Formats: sequence, C-alpha cells, structure tokens
Amino acid sequence: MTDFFADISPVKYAPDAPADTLAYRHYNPDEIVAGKRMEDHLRFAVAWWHSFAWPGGDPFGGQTFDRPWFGNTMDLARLKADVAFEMFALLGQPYYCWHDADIRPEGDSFAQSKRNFEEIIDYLGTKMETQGTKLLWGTANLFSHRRFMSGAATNPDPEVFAWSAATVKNCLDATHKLKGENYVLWGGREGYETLLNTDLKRERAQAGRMLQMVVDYKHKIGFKGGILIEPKPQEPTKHQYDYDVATVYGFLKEFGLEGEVQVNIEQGHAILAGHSFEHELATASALGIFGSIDMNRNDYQSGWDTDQFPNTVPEVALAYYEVLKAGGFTTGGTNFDAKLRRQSLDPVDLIAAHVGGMDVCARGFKAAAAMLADGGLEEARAARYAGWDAPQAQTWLQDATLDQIETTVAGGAIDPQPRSGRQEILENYVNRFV
Ligand code: XUL
Ligand code: CO
Repeated sequence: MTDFFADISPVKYAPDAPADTLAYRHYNPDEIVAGKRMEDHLRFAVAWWHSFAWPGGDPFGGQTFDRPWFGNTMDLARLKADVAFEMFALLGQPYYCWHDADIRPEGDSFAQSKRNFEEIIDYLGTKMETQGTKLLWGTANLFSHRRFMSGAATNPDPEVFAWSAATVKNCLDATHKLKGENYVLWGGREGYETLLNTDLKRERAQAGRMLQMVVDYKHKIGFKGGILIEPKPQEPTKHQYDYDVATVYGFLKEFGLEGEVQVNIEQGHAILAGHSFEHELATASALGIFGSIDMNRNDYQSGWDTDQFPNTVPEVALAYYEVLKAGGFTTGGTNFDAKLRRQSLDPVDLIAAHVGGMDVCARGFKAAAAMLADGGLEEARAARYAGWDAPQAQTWLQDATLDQIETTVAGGAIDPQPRSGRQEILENYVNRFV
C-alpha cells in the first residue's frame, strides 16, 4: 500500500450521505436499469494518461502536479501502477485504459522500451487478476515523442512508418495478453500542418495500409476485441485525416474495412468537428460502426480540447439515448479521457472528479433509459415519417423511375402540405426527463 490516498475510503452508493462525504449519489452499480445492472451498461473506465501521467502543464506553463511517481525509471512506473490500482479499488469502476508510453519508461532503444513495456504489462496483469479491474482498451502513443512530429503511419519517412507498425504490434500483443476488450487507434499526428509540403493522397494510402495490417494481425493472434478508430478533426495537427465519424466511414469503405473496424467517439472531438456528441453517435449507429465512447467535454468558450469531466446531465442523457438506441455497448464502454484542472492538486481531487463524472453519467443514463421506455420521441419520429409506410411511397424508394413519379405528380394526385416539426414540444418532452 502507498500512502497517496491515505485518508480516503472506498466510494459507495449512498444517496443520502452528508454533503461533504464522497459518495455515489446516482451511480448504483447493482441497480437494474433497462434490463441490466448499471455497471454492465455503463462500463466505466479510467484513463491512465490523464490521471497518472499528465503533469498539469498548459501552453504557458509546465508541471503543477507533484506526484511521487514522476520520472523515467521502472521503480517509479511500478509505483505509478500501485497508486493507479489503489484508485481503482477506491472508485470500484470495472475498467481502465492505457497508452504504452503512460505505463512504461521510454528506453534508449526500441528493444529497451519493449522490455520495459513487457515487464510492466506483467505487473499490471498480476494486479488485474487480484483486483478484478479489466482493460477496456489499450493503445499506442504515436504522437508525443519527437520522432512522430510528422506523423506515424502517414509520415514521409518510411522508417517512422515501420517504427509505428512495430509499436502497434507490441501494443496489440499486450492488449491481447491482458484480455483487453478493444484496441484503439487515435491518429493525433495523422494529418498535416501545411499542404505545401504534404502528399495527401500518399499519406491516406499509408494510413489505409497500416490499418489493414492491424486488422490482419488481430486475426493472426486471435484477438476477439474491437479495433476502434477515434475520430478528431484537428489538434495537435491542423487537419487530421480521421476528421469525424462520417469521414472515418468513407476511409473504411475505401480500404474495405467497414466490417472490421468501429469508432471510439469522444464528446470533445465531436464538438471540435462542429457536431453534437449525439450526432456522431447516431451517425455511427446508422453506419453500423458504433464501438465505444470517451466521455469528456470541452470548454465551449475556449474552442480547444480541454478534456474536462462531464457535468451537464441533459447533454449526457441525449448521448446515452443514442447509445441505448444503438443497442448499448458490446465490447465498448464509457472511458473518462478527462483530466483535472491544473490547479486541482490534491489526491482527493482525482477521486472527486471521477465520482462526479460517474454520477453525471448515471443521472443522464437513467434519464435516457426512462425516455426510451416512455417512447415519446420514437412515437413522434414514427408519426413524422408515417407517410413513407404507404405502398405508393414505398415504390418511390424501390423501383419507380423519375418519369413515372412525374406522371403521378403532374396528374394532380400529389399536393404536399407543410407540417410542424414540433421541435419545442419535443424539447419540452426531453426536459421532463432530465
Ligand atoms: C486525444 C485523445 C486520446 C485518445 C487515445 O485527444 O482523445 O487520448 O483517446 O489516444
Ligand atoms: Co480520447
């Protein structure tokens, strides 16, 4: 036991706990909602990078957090893991996620980094077995080190492509070894700063080739989890190829991988792409590529990826409404890809942030489930499109030709009448649940 969370007790569901007590007031893991335990619906995960590796910097200043495990040695990496699993025990969330670079010290060579990584993976494996915390997904950090400054798979230098392929191979092996339920690819540097020096067509083809190799290797090792692309329009690069869900779908179609790869949709990335979170979720569901979510919001004024814990129940409710409509999570879950504000220095801030995030999600989720059970939105939607159920309208969708339709319309049988979209009535309806 470390003494990092010394004075903090395991957090329990206690809706009537005194205001100054850390408790779940809405997240009750065992409560049955929409036919399943809440824990099994929501599948919460803690992100290793923000909680344990991020030093609290911003573009104008460096480290604000003073963590006893900061540094590039194996002993400190193990201490970091000890504290992480102590936090998981306090929170009781079922999952966590990592990048290779979050959990192991960078070595002087690829081989050294690999040895460090494998040693830490075994260390995590033992802890996971004793404690029961599972891996929602693993991923490779192919964006922080300077070798990736011009991209990973999309780098003009083939040696960086090879380094990235080798790194992904090892991260897939490790995810598989720890029985991870998904493997995520977020292309933070897979894009460009300026077209003046960029061969966009070639770079997209390189990214397609990398993804094909990832899918082939997944099958080779018998990894049954999901392969998930996480879209984001920009930041760190000016333009990223995996801009949003629809763009990723086009990319998957181009390389014949739409049946193999799904998406991990992040709330903040949706906003950066000029969409709502629910738009991205509904699009993924309609295209059959919904996988998992990163539940962290951005500040609406700064227009930047601030990775804050969720705190707006109505937004979260509309998101989970789409998740439930898509049939809920299978291998996916709710990952808090969220970090503290850099002034939130205390160990208790880390716990409170996750407890608050889980409670906001639980409230939103319960509202979404109630709304779906009530069926008001689905009824209104069905009524809005009811005209399409008529046999004549069906022929227009199936085999009628333009000239046949023209004959019908010109004959005077068709006279469309505008009807209300009832948006305010529907907004009032949603407000009853959130
Ligand atoms: C960055 C981001 C990543 C991915 C995993 O914006 O969201 O942390 O979730 O690489
Ligand atoms: Co993310």
